[in-house]
Amino acid sequence: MSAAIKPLNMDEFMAGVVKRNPGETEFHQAVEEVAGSVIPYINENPVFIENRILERMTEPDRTIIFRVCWEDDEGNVRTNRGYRVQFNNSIGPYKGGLRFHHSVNLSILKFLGFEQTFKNSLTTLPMGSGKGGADFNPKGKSEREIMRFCQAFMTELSKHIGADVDVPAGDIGVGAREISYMFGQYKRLKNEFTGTLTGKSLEFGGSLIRKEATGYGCAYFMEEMLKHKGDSIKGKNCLVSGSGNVAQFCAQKLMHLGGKVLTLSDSSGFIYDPEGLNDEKLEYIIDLKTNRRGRISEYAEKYKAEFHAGKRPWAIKADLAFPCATQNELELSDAEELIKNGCKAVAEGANMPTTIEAVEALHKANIVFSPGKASNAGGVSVSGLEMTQNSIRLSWAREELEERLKTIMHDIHKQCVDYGTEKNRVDYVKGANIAGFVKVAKAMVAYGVI
Ligand code: NDP
Ligand code: 2IT
Repeated sequence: MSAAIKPLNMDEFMAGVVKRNPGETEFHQAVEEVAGSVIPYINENPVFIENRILERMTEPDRTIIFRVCWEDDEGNVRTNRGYRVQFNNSIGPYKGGLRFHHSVNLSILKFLGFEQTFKNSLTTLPMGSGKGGADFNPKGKSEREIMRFCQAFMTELSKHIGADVDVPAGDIGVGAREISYMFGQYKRLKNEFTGTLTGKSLEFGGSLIRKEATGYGCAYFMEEMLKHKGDSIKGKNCLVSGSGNVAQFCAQKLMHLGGKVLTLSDSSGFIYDPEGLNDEKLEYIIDLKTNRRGRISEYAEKYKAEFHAGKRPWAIKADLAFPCATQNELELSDAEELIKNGCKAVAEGANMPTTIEAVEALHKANIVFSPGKASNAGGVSVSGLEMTQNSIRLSWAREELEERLKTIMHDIHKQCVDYGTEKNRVDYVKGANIAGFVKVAKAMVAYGVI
């Protein structure tokens, strides 16, 4: 390294991030997790220091914040805050989901947008990164209230997105229903029919298996990690948290790969079914959570399973764990329970569900661990395939898409192994962070100072 180029120092770098983004704790956490593995790599490749790539990558290209006004069923005027964080478009149009949840704020959307940069790079597809949403709480809202909110949100968002500019999709609180209302409003305002949103229904440009993709991809990724150690999901007891889109289809694929799914959860607690889920029970969950928007406790009543109010499932004895609900839902004490009970591997279906301290504890205990940016990348990958199908105005068959999804998850696993193997052990955090970084960083260097 030339004497003029000072190596990056983790503490100094993080102090700068905290100073520039005061109070944004989730964003600090996401950056710290990435910086821990990429700073040593950057220091061996000074072109990235010279070009200040990590500083530039932690600053979104732009952040749009807007008022969303709508009328509820009683005729009251309601106001929410809408956001779109366009993080990085070095390797493709901004791409990432929209979250509607009362907790949404800038810190959460910046952490999600930042993570998306590395995840989308790992998918092997040409997608940049973004995230958006609103502090709107869909719980208890009527169908028409949801529709009016989505239309009001899209009225502003439509000015900033486009099929080659920024392509939003779903996330917590945003599924096919919300995407349909937003796509309808976008089409009306722009008078065009383009693939500007993904996760659309099949009738108007949606892709087969997009709904299943995140959960299936997560199960496939676990299968890849176990295969790498000469093992498989077959016969394993599995803990899954959440009961929304990701959790439902992760559970389904785990069962089909021979695993036994013992738990699911929502924001009120978790259910423990010692006999395990089956296809019929899962159908009930999908109807309960997606169509009827009910509570997971209803499952326990119907199937005589245990319901643990206000708790998470990590203290149940099992072989594999899949946090699929939300950020920071697996803390140090939870990791200690998993370790104590002989858990072998953890694959994140949600974004950043495991705290940094919990990841460290799992690593020390030699438990295989994959970060969401690798193991939940199946969702955005099939979104990328939806964009391709929209561009060529064709739709591919289920088998073809499932094969492509499997191949992408295999390729992501390989990148993690290539960049993360140390002494016969794969550090998936390191592998995913460095592999995701390299592609975007090289593109940024090639563009010069912009
Ligand atoms: P859904 O809205 O379909 O489901 C969310 C689930 O998480 C629900 O069971 C919900 O419970 C639970 N949950 C939400 N917030 C909390 C909380 N604060 N505490 C406890 N439980 C909570 O969302 P998705 O399944 O789509 O998303 C789940 C995770 O996966 C998120 O981290 C998301 O960012 C990530 N993800 C999603 C992708 C996708 O394609 N959808 C792609 C990649 C990652 P309740 O019903 O009580 O609200
Ligand atoms: O976190 C994520 O990767 C998503 N919510 C999916 C994003 C997408 O564009 O499909």
